[in-house]
Amino acid sequence: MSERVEVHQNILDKNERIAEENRSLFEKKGIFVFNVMSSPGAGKTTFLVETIKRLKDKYRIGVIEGDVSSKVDAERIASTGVPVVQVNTGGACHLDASMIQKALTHLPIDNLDVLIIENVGNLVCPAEWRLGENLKVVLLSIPEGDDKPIKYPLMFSSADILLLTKIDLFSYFNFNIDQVEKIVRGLNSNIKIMKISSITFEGFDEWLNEIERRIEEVRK
Ligand SMILES: Nc1nc2c(ncn2[C@@H]2O[C@H](COP(=O)(O)OP(=O)(O)O)[C@@H](O)[C@H]2O)c(=O)[nH]1
Ligand SMILES: [Mg+2]
Repeated sequence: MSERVEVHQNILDKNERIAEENRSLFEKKGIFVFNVMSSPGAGKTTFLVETIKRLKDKYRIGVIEGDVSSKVDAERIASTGVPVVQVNTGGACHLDASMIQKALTHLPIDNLDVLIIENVGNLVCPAEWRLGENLKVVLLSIPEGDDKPIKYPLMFSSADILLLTKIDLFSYFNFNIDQVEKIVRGLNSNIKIMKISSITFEGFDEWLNEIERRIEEVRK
């Protein structure tokens, strides 16, 4: 193994250890955690704002917002009234487990049922970095094109849920949903695939049922 490959492996091993510490802390505190990933602009923040509005009366929610720089997304999330911490990665294209561990010191973790992590917009790096979450959700928006699962297979093979977002724009784009479903199921036979719009709210009831079911499974 070359030295460079070994160094990368050591960094990933260290990440796994801290992710495991995060996971056991979440388990001890009874917090359900989901990590939301996609390309920049696929609709993560818009979708999360709408999701939080619909869940916040039932669950105590906290959010970690990952971005290379800026706090614009954290401000959008804060408008829902839930506690949010912005993590700026300063150039890194993903969040890692130690960034989550540090961010947790700024959240009321003794009073949370659900922690939502919005990862840095990128279909490559975040897929490799476990954070200690219960669930990985990947968004693929209709305008991005239906070739993304072929180009970025790791992201789609490691996710638990795929949300095809901006479904309200479907008639304007040449996006083959059947083909995407077939490719993604070939990569990942356990993945749940749903179509949603954060503008018309198509698919939101199904999404909310699914996420509430998963939250309850962990909390029981
Ligand atoms: N038509 C449509 N636009 C959306 C939808 N969701 C988000 N957008 C728009 O897509 C752009 C990027 O959304 P944003 O939530 O910031 O994406 P993020 O970078 O993944 O967090 C914004 O202009 C949103 O208004 C959707 O379901 N349908
Ligand atoms: Mg965002």
